[in-house]
Amino acid sequence: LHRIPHPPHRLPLLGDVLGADRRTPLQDSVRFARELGPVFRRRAFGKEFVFVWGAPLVADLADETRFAKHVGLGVANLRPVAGDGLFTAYNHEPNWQLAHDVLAPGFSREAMEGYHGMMLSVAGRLTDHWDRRLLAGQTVDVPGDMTRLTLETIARTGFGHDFASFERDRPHPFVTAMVGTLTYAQRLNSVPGPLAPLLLRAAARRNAADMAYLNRTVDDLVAQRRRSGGGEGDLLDRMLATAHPETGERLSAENVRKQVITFLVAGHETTSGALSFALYYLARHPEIAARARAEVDRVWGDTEQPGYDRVAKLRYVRRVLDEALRLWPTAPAFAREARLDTVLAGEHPMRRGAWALVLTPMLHRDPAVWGEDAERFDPDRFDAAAVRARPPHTFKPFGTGARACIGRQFAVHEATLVLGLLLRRYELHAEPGYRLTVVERLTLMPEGLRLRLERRSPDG
Ligand code: MNH
Repeated sequence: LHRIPHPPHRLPLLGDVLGADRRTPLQDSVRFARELGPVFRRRAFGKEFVFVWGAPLVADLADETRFAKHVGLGVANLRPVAGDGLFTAYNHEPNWQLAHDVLAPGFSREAMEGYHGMMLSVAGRLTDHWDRRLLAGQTVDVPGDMTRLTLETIARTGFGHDFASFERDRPHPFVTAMVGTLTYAQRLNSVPGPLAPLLLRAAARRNAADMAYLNRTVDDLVAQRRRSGGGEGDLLDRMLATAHPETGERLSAENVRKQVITFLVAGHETTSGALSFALYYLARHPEIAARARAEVDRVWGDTEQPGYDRVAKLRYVRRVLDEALRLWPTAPAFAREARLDTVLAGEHPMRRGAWALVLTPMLHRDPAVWGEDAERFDPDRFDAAAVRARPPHTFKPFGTGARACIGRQFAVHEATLVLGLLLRRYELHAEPGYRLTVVERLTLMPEGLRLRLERRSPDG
């Protein structure tokens, strides 16, 4: 450990707090990373965390025979909310494999095809809403509306539930409670563990209320489904009714509650951020937006309801999304632990159970991989030849290995579809003077981003 650099001004007891802001732990880590290099450590209140972002180191951590997901820090802090749900389960918990096997078919190609119509219909709510704003001469609230969109999409496709997000001026209380629990989980990292109950008394009370609200919402939703006797084979049906193909085992009622919360949260917050960043860059780079729009016009023509197969054909739009996720991977870190005593990249000895955080935004900006212009937004980095030329494990917005994102195809399909629809319908203009500020609540979101819209052909 002593060979791994740390920030120069280390305070007794407090640790590396100089130059750190408890609201932006990720962006602070990115700044430390630039000074300290591909592996470094930060200490907070006696606890030491190792951060890794150099491409060869991360590629080694991706070796599933020697490393696995570590449930730590922010993820571990979500255990009271999401328990042994898929995202927060420990590798050894039997409910992980059970739920993974039962739910994976819900993300197959066939399942995705089944969600497509619903995704289109939710996107229609968004464009209706944006058309109204436009007619009224108003700008649109990008993160707010992307959150409305993605929450409705996962709630309806996965759970047959309608939050009526577009009929509300303010975020749905489910969203407020979710943001509350995510922010609280992040804050727990920046106070000394034993003192948390004291320092965060008011916040802890608020958090208990937020958790209670999430539980209540989910319990109602499940009770409704049980009364109605089953839906059309969506995620909730799988959770409630599907037995494991080999063992015949089913998810317990308590585990279903954790899974529903997990999917409602994981299924929308990060996609909302990804769409918001992509729209930010499209508004900032009219020439890139024009190229993407030309592709949509060419591939979709004026087909009003582009079919499932038409979405993956938007190759350039997909690259815009990937490039946004490169610069701002909205789930910006994941942790890996050694499954046995091993040496990381032939250099750093690690005991079984020792772990490190992969700092994805820096992995994605490593000049050795992405070039000296790594900070520049350029979707062509994802054209087929460029991707082939890069080493594996250098683009990891969805994590890695057995515990990588189960919703990846869902998110990519939804986001590409929506970007296509928005590009075809509107010209997007940034508000003059907007400077990108990124808020952190374990996830990342561009704060206060508003766009001015201009309608293209009225019936396009
Ligand atoms: Mn998702 C795991 C990022 C969309 C459901 N997701 C992960 C991980 C990352 C991630 C990173 C791995 C975390 C870790 O190693 O600790 N997820 C994203 C991003 C988007 C996203 C950047 C959108 C963009 N995720 C979605 C969607 C869903 C979803 C959509 C559901 C519909 N994600 C999950 C679940 C897990 C996960 C569930 C946990 C999987 C497991 O551990 O088995």
